[in-house]
Amino acid sequence: VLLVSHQVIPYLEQELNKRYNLFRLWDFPQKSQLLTQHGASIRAVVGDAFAGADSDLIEALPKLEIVSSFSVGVDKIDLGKCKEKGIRVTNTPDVLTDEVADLAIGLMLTLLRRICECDRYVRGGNWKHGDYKLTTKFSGKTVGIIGLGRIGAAIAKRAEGFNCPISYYSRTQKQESKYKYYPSVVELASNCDILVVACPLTEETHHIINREVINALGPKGFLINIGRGKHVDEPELVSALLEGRLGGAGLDVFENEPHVPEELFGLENVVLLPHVGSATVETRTAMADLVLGNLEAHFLGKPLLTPLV
Ligand code: 8YV
Repeated sequence: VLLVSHQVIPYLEQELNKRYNLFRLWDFPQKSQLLTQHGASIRAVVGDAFAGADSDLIEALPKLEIVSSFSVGVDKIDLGKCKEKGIRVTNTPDVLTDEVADLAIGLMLTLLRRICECDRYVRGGNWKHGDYKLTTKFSGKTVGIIGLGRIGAAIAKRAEGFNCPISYYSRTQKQESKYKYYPSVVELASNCDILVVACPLTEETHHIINREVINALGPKGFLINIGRGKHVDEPELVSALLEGRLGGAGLDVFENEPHVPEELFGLENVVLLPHVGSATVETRTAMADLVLGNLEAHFLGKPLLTPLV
């Protein structure tokens, strides 16, 4: 018996349904009703970036053996509790790296060259009244990356193709990296044009983008977030953008999805996306296959494909 804690793509839901006795958490207006009635029979949970397995859910599932997440980020899973109880955890690394890195570059180009605004300009019939105003060059801008993991490194590699000098912040310096290391986010922000958030969300990285970092990035600096909304102190970001203390922001994630601060809707120097970093047919299918592969390996007693815990 398997519980899906958040709506996933139809392909994954259908495949899970073929293989397991499936409960969908969203089918139950009262979560407690499902958990009291069926909690004791559930052996696996499939979650994603929006809902995983928090402490309460884990406590309500005494037979839980594995949490297989349809995401690379596992901030919605209580990893400590899983470890303590011997519950295995898997995620979907690697298969989405290209996609998320591509989108990060897309956000940079869209933000600096105002591609969405230009499109709106043409559709709005404005072109015949005059040319669109001049924008900002992307090639050659200094790109500072927070988190030089798989996705951060893939963004760096792409930005190098645009002749962008690369620098980064991470907890520890990567000896093998040729990029410039800054031991603090404020220093990184003071020394780059485009600051990209590409690290996992943890207690340490919660609000890693705060007022001080935003001010260090400054009125000519741009923030790109393809990580998690909670990496950014959103009210601080909104006020910096409204007050012109930050040059612009390209955001795929928000603190309280699907709610996006409406003060941003009227700004030209922001690009707002509905958390679509991995959202292509190719990548979501590969992620789904990895979720299925991990579950199959677990129930056949084989080594997990992408184990975290
Ligand atoms: C997905 C993600 O949007 O992998 C992650 O951490 O945030 C995304 O790939 C999500 O898990 C699908 O619902």
